[in-house]
Amino acid sequence: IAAQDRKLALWNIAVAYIAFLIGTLAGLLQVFIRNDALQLPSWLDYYQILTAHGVLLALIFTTYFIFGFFITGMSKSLGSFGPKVRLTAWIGFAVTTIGTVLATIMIVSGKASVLYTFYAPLKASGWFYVGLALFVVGTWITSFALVGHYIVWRKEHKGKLSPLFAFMAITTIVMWIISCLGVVATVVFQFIPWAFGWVDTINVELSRSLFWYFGHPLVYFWLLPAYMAWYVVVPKLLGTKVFSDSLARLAFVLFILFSIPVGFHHQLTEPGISDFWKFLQVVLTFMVIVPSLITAFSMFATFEIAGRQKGGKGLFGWIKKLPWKDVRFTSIFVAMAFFIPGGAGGIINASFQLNELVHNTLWIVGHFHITVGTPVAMTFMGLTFWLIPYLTGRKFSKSMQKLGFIQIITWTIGMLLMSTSQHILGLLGAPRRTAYSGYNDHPAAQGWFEGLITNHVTMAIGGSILFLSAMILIYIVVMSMFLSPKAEREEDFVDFPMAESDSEHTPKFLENWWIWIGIAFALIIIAYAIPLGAMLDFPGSEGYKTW
Ligand code: HAS
Repeated sequence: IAAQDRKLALWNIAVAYIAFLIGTLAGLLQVFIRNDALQLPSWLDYYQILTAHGVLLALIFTTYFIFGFFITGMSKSLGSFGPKVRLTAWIGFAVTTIGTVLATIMIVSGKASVLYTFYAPLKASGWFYVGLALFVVGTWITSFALVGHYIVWRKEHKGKLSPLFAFMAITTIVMWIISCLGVVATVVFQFIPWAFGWVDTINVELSRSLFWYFGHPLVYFWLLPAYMAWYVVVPKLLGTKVFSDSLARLAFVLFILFSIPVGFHHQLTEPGISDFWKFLQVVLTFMVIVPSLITAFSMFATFEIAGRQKGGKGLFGWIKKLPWKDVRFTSIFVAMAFFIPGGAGGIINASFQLNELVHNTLWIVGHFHITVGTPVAMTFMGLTFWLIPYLTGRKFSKSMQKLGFIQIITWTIGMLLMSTSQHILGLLGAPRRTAYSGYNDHPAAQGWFEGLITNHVTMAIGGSILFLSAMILIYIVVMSMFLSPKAEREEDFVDFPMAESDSEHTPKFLENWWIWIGIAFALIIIAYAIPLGAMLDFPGSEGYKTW
C-alpha cells in the first residue's frame, strides 16, 4: 500500500500501544491493590486507577488499533487512498487524539474517576466529557474518510460486490456510527450541561440507558475487527480460501441488526425499566448470539478443510496439519478458544434470571477479561506480529517469533488464572468495583480467598505474568516499528495475509446497506421508543412507568 497510508496506519497503531503501556501498568497496580499488597500515595486512588485501566485499554487501545487495521486493510483491498480521504482521516486522527489527551489528563489528575462506564450519578469534570465528545467525533471523521474511500470504489466498480475485508470494515463502521448516537446524546445534552453547572440535575435512568444503548454495540465494535481477522486473515495463514463468502457477510449484517437494541441486558436489575422491555431485549440478545455461532461454525469448517487439504486423515487427523509453529496463527487460535467460555458466560449473563446472581460481581470482570481481554486483545496481538513489520518494511525474525510465543503463552496463563478466580469469586458473591479489597475483613469474604485459585497469591501471580507479557509485546512493537533490520531480500518482506473469498454466488442484497440500516432502526425504535419515552416523561407514557 502507498507509503502515506502506511504512515497514517502506523500513527494509529503507535497511539494504541502508548495507551496499552499505561493501561497495563494501571492493571498491574489494580491487582496489587486488590490483594492488599500495595498502599497508594495520597494523590492516587483506587477508582482513578480503575478508570485509567478501563478507558486506556478498553476504549483507547482498541479504537486506535482498529482504525490502524482498517486503514491498512481498506488501502490494501480497495487501493490506495485519494488525497481527500487521506486528509480527512488525518483530521479524524487529530480530533480523536485531542479528545484522548484531554480525557486522559482529567483521569490522571483525579478529576474523572467515573470508570470507563461513566454513566450518572457519577460526575466528572466537564472537560472529561468534552474530551469524550471529541474522541467520538474524531472516530466519526475517520469513519467518514473510510466510507468515502469505499463509495469511490463502488462507483468505479458498478454492480460488483466489494472485497470481503472492505465490506466487513464498513459494516463495523455503520454499527459504530449508529451506536454512538446514544453516547453522544447523553454526553452533549446531559453530562456537559450538568458537569459545568448549567443545570442542577440529571436524569440518571436516561443517562444509563443511553450509555448502554452504546455500551453493548461497543463490545461488538471490538469484536468485529477480531472476527475480520478470523474470517479473512486466518484462512490465508492456513493456505486456503474463506469458507463461505455469503455466510461471512450474513454474520456481519446480523450484527448491524441485533447488536444495538439489547442494551437493557446490562440494566436487568434496575428498577426504572419494566419487565416487558427488559424481556424483549433479552430475546433480541439471544438473536445476537447467532452470528457468533455462525462464526464458530465457519472457523471449524475452515480448519478442517485446510487440514484435510494438507493431507490430514481420519476424524481428527487434520488438526495436526494446522500451522501450529506460526505464531500469527497460534495466537489467534488461542484467542478463539477463549471465546468459547467467554461467549458461554455472556449467554449466562443475558439470561434474565441468572443475571441476578452474577450482576455487579467479579464474575462480570472475569467475563470481560475472556472476551475483550483475550479473544479480542490476543487477536490484535496476533495481527501486530505481522502488521507493523508489513507497514514499516522491517523483518520479523525467528527470534521475534519465539518471543511472540512467550508473549502469548504468558498472556494465556495470566488470563486463565486471573479470569478463573474472578468468575469463582463472583459466584461466591464478591462485588466488583470496590476499593475495599478485603471487603472490610467480613468473615464471609475471608473465606472466599482460601481457594486454590482464588487466593491472593495466585491472583497476584496471574496479574504479574500478564504485565510481563504486556512488556514483551511492547518490546516486539518497538523493535518492529523502529529497530529491527529492514527487509531487503524478497523472502524477508512480511505481507498482509488476505485470503481469497469467492463472492460469485453471494446474493447482491447483502450489500444493500439501506435494507440493513432500515431494519436496524426499526428494531431500535421497537425496543427503545416507549421505555425511553417514559423516562423522558412523554405525554401518555405514565402507564409504562415503573416508578
Ligand atoms: Fe458481554 C457484560 C452478554 C459477548 C464484553 N460484556 C459485559 C461487559 C463487557 C462485555 C466489557 O447479557 C461488562 C460491562 C460493564 O462494565 O458493566 N456478552 C453477552 C453476550 C455475548 C457477549 C450474550 N461481551 C461479549 C463480547 C465482549 C463482551 C464479545 C467484548 C468483546 N455481557 C453480556 C451481559 C452483560 C455483559 C448480559 C451484563 C452483565 C451484567 O449484569 O452486568 C455474546 O455476544 C456471546 C456470543 C458468543 C458465543 C461464542 C462463539 C464462539 C466462537 C469461538 C469459536 C472457537 C473456535 C476455536 C473455532 C456464542 C466464535 C476452537 C478451539 C477449540 C479449543 C475447540
